[in-house]
Amino acid sequence: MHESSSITSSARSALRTMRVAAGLTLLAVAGQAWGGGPIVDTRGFEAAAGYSTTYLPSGGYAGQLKGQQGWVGLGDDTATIQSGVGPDGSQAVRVTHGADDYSYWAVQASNYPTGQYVHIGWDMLVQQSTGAGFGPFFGVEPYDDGLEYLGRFGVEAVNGGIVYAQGANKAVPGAFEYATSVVGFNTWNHFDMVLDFDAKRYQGFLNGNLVVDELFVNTASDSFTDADIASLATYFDSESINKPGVSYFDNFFVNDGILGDFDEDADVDGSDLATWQTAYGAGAGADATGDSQSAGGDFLIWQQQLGVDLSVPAPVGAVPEPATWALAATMALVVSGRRRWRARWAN
Ligand SMILES: [Ca+2]
Ligand SMILES: [Ca+2]
Ligand SMILES: [Ca+2]
Repeated sequence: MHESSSITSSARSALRTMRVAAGLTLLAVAGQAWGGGPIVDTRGFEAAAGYSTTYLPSGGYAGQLKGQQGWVGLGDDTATIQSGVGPDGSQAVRVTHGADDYSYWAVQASNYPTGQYVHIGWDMLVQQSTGAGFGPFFGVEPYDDGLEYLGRFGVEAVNGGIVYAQGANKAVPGAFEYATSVVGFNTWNHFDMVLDFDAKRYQGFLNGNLVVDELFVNTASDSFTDADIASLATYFDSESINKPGVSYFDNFFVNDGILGDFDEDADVDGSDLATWQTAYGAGAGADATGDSQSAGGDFLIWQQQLGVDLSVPAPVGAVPEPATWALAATMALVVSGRRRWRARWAN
């Protein structure tokens, strides 16, 4: 895992260098696209991917994620590999959030994206936190190389509401806000986050449905370094800050681009096959494997991904009715964690 990530990273680095060197001439090549490839592929946190439920570092705890397969961690919450808990009943990561903790786990990378998009996906189960105040946030927070977070997408654990970070055009950029969607507790849901570096927006998909479409927190962001599994307080009253919670993550991945989306319009369809046919044997125009070649392996990935649609539909007039619980909570939630923690991480 870690090894293959490193290889991919250096290949990408070379590609990026080539791309920068070629400059604007590349933009003039019709049909030129940069399909992408894996940045982080946890392969379900399974033992076969090298994840151990018994890993015990000095001063650590059994099965902790930090230190395994390139993962780093920050904060006092715990993330542990456990068996018998994933959506397929195998291994997954349990995140336990404690009072007044802000914690992050990530595999760091550099020289991304090579194209328009970064695609982050994961399955997540959230247990309900109870009592007064807001629950902790469990979800993903991607970062750029200036230690700024691009957005946030996940669940608030008292109401089950989908929450995200307000974009640069909002009252408090970076602060938590509710979407209108809710998830059930103790059930696995699939989350996708698409970072669009051309439009400087990010989209959140819940079980394949678009539920968040928001500007980056900072629209100057033009790089991607890591997508953090995050465990944060969502609000600044004492009940919320001190509220514990538990969630599980599985099948986490980060891709440079949307695999198989060779024409870079955020879906995988016949147009991408046409792009692959044109690019076949002629460079990286339809590369989904990260080897800078457009070949048979890239076709196989297109075939596996056919039907994926993470494009953003045209806006419609109707705005969904907010759920009742959200009415009392339409104020911006707190801007938590962030740079002071990241600065520590960098050291
Ligand atoms: Ca798993
Ligand atoms: Ca496409
Ligand atoms: Ca390839």
